[in-house]
This record gives sequence, structure tokens and C-alpha cells, in this order.
Amino acid sequence: MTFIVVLPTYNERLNLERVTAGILKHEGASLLIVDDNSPDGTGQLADELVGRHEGRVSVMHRSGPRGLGRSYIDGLRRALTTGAEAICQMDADLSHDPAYLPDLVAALARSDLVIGSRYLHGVSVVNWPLHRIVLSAFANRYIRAISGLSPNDCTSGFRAWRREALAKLPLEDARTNGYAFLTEMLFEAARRGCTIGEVPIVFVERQEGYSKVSSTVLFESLLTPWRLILRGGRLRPPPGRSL
Ligand SMILES: Nc1nc2c(ncn2[C@@H]2O[C@H](COP(=O)(O)OP(=O)(O)O)[C@@H](O)[C@H]2O)c(=O)[nH]1
Ligand SMILES: [Mg+2]
Repeated sequence: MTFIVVLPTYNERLNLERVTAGILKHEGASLLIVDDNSPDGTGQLADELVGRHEGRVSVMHRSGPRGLGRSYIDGLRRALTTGAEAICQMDADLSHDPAYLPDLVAALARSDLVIGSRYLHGVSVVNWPLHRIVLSAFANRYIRAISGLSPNDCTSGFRAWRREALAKLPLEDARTNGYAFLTEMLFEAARRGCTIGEVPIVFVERQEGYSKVSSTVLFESLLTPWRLILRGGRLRPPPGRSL
């Protein structure tokens, strides 16, 4: 299956070459980097990579207000215009190992959308401080309890979509901009009857660069499940699924 990876970047110069090499190792893979005018020169490095890997790497240079959600909207819409059969999304900081991409794409044989999940068999996160693990575990329970979503990892940014499933989502209407955008996409997909699968991944905290999680972004994540059910109603979890 051919697939394109949408990779949002903000100050990822130290990680970009390695993650690009890891992605392009796979046959049928192409890459779309969505850079938010990073002050550290990530955008220029992305241009160099386009030259080095002609036809397989492309870049969108965003200007104006930055944000992960906005970058995903622009990148995923562009990815839909390519001929790729599957569209993947992942972080650029090597927390998401590109070696898992074939597992995610292969699992699309059974589901419309596949999540690379940190919480399928206990907790598979390396080098996170305890407070981040607790926060993430709490966020997932909270999101499931309010929205009715059923995946174990609703906030993972490592995902693969069947092209037709992603094309059903009203990307341009998304209201969230930070990490909450990931929850919003999942909710909109479930509401449209998309089947959601999960494959286990080990998430390793970044070694280079810094995290861009901010308190504004976390606050948006707390409000989002309520906004989603006010707009679309609570989802019905599959029978027997406990929260
Ligand atoms: N284009 C763009 N990418 C972003 C933005 N904020 C974060 N990212 C990227 O999103 C991914 C995850 O961000 P990160 O800061 O590592 O979040 P964390 O893993 O939750 O700590 C990385 O590839 C970042 O470079 C943004 O405002 N714009
Ligand atoms: Mg990260």
C-alpha cells in the first residue's frame, strides 16, 4: 500500500533528518513536512530534504498563527490530494518510531483508522516523568468517560487512515488547534461510523529539542470533550467496554 506521512514540525531541526530517513526506508512511503516557520531553521532543512529525496518529500511552509491543529488541517488536506492510499500522521521528535509505520498501515486491512497506542498493554512509555504519565492516563479516561469514545489511547498523534475515511471528515470545520484536535478528529470519525483499531507502540520521550505542550493547550483539551458532545451528542461505546 502506498502511504504519505504528514509530519508537523516546530523547532525540530535536530530530529528531522533521522525521522525522514526512518520514514523513507519503507517502500511506498512519501513525506509531507508541515513547518510553522520554526526559528531554528527546520524549514530550510526541510527544503534541503526535498532536494535530496526528489519526488518523495514535500514541504508546506506555514505563516501566520502557528498551531498543531492548524498544521494538521493544512497537511492532511494536501495529503488527500495526492494519490496515496493511506495517510499517516506522527510526531517529528522520534517519540513515534517510524519502524512501526508498516504495522499501522497493515492494520488498515481491518479498520478505517489505526492508532499507534501507548496504552494497549499497560503503559508503554519510556522516559516520561511520573506527572506526565498520570496526566496522560487521566486525560484518556476523562475523554472516554465524557465523549463515549472507546480507544485506549485517544490522544496519540501516531495514526494511519484509509484515504476514504479521512476524506469523510469535515477538516475545515475543526474548532480546536492544539492537541485537542487529535481528539476531535477521532470523535468525528467515530460519529461517521469509521472503525478504529489500535496497534501497540512504545513511546520514547524525545532526546533532542523540547516539548511544546503549554497550559493553554491542556486547558483546551479539558474543554474539548464537552464541546464535542454538545455539538454531536455522546457516542455509544461498544457493549462491554469499561472506561
Ligand atoms: N507545525 C507545528 N508543529 C507543532 C506545533 N507544536 C508542536 N508541533 C509538533 O508536533 C509534534 C508533537 O509536539 P511535542 O512538542 O513533541 O509534544 P509532546 O510530544 O506532547 O511533548 C512535534 O513534531 C512538534 O514539532 C505547532 O505549533 N506547529
Ligand atoms: Mg514529543
